[in-house]
Amino acid sequence: MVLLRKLPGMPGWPAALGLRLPQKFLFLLFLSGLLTLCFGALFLLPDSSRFKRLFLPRRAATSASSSSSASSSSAASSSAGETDLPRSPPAAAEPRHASPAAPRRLRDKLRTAARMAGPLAHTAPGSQQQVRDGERHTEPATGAPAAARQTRAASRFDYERFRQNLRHPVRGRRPTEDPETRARRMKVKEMMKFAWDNYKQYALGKNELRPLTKNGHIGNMFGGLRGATVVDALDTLYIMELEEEFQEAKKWVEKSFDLNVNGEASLFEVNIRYIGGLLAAYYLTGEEVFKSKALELGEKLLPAFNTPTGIPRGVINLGSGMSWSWGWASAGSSILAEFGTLHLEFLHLSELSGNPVFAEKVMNIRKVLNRVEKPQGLYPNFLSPVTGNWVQHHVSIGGLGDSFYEYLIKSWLMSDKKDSEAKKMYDDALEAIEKHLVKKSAGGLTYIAEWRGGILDHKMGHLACFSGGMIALGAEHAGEGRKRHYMDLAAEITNTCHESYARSDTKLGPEAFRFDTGTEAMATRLSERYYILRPEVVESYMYMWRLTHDPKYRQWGWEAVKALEKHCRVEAGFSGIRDVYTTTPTHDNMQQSFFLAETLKYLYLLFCEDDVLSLDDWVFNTEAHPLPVNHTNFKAKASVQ
Ligand code: DMJ
Repeated sequence: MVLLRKLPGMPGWPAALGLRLPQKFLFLLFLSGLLTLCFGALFLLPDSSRFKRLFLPRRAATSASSSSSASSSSAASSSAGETDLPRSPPAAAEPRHASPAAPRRLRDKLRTAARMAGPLAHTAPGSQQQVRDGERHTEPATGAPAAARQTRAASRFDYERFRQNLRHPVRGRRPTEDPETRARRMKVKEMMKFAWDNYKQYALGKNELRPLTKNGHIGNMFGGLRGATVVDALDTLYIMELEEEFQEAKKWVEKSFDLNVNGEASLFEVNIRYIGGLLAAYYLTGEEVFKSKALELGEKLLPAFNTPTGIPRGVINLGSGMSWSWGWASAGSSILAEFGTLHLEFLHLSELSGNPVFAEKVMNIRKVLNRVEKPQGLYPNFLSPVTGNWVQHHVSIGGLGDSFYEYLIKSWLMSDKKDSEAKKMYDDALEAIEKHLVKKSAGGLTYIAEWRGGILDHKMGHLACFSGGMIALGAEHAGEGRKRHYMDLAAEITNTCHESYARSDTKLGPEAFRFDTGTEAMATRLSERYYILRPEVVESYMYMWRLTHDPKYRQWGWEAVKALEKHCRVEAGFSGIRDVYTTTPTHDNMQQSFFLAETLKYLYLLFCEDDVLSLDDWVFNTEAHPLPVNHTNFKAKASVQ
């Protein structure tokens, strides 16, 4: 109206245009229509929330903004002052393909899809702030892909409720303990610090440290992803209360962990190390950056499942999404231990994202496995992703098969003992393994042989030594009269694996040991004499200790610590050795990331009280990353948007 006021010495606008009265009214009508249009257009601009706040009372503005943009992370609870709020990254406010200016129909469709994706353990957007330990955690801009942002927008995992429902404090209650145990634990912590400090100094951002040449190693397993040691080490650093080092690792993930890579990755390795490591770091700390990176990476793995059966192929290009089978796997097959070791992580990806697609993928794998006939009840290691049939009849509880069995029993435990299908599959598989593969040597050592189309290979790999711990874990819940039996079997296998260490000159175990040609629990081939800092034997010590409290397991663990110090510790980190049967072994110049993720973590836990990462609350993925048990009340207390 100011524009229409007559200024001294100037004719009014309509008059200046020489308009008559009816024309003046028409002109005014037109002008007010124009103004209304301009005002309305503000609401269609890409980020209209700022303008809405100018014109609407704050409360209404907040709800308008959250409903129109489906933005999740920073919306206010109505009573909170705006300046207290963590900010949501602008990029995460809306699915990439639908700006607020997109046609209403499209926006409605996306919103409905996102709502349907929400599972149980979630709260409505904006219903809580991430406040913990007096600290406020905001969600960083991650450039997450559309579907991740869409599903995150649909529902929020309630981290505070999850923590409240844990039965034990994550790092335990620190009761009084004997000084020797404490000193041993502190020694392992010192080893971890040494391994991390050297990695940080010489190889930060590379995948692994080469401790002799003092540089980094990238390798070709992770499709261009970097920092495998950082991600693998996060939860161990946290559990050991190496706070400064944990912050260094976290900072690297925030600032330098780039997921926009274009290379060939092992689906299995990316899942167990990166996704497992990030998920565990999130559950332990509540830091959103770990969750969003895990979800973003999880999505990049999905194209590997686009096969006629839904059984994923082993290799995927993280940039293009193209996938194929390993060249060495017979007839384009997929490997049991690879496609069978996704279940735990993928269920958590669905839990955290609200997107059921991850869970659907792994449930379908189970369906295919249940359909196919098992020779003598055994699961061969190679399956065609095209036909869903076995390609070769090689069965092993070591390499190529191992963690498939581990994930069956752990799926059941992680479901708070509800996933009875997984338990049955585990029970049946173990029964067949015991019947066909478990043998006793002339010297009385129990071992698990490998099976090639009905013919036994009397060899056990270091990898197979995880099975002592697994069988003990499952024995706890075996049917009537079976518990004692399985605990004995677990103890015997763990003892055999210990023998493979005790019979070497270094007191470290070889990559594989045999029970034929008169030898027992020793490598007979030059190519099997190496030790690459593997965890499986100390992993079984840790479970056996927790489940029996027989002090010999702590003793055996301490023997391993001393051997690692003596033969694997070099000037700038820890290295594998080429021959365990000489007291002056040469080094392989590699500090494997699983040494920090697993070997040192299990050794540390061996000298902790049982409530540190209690088995009541956590299952360890096959890379020793702890994932929480889904306690009933944890789900029941959650709300769905
Ligand atoms: C780890 O990456 C995992 O434990 C995996 O399941 C097999 N082996 C290595 C360590 O030996």
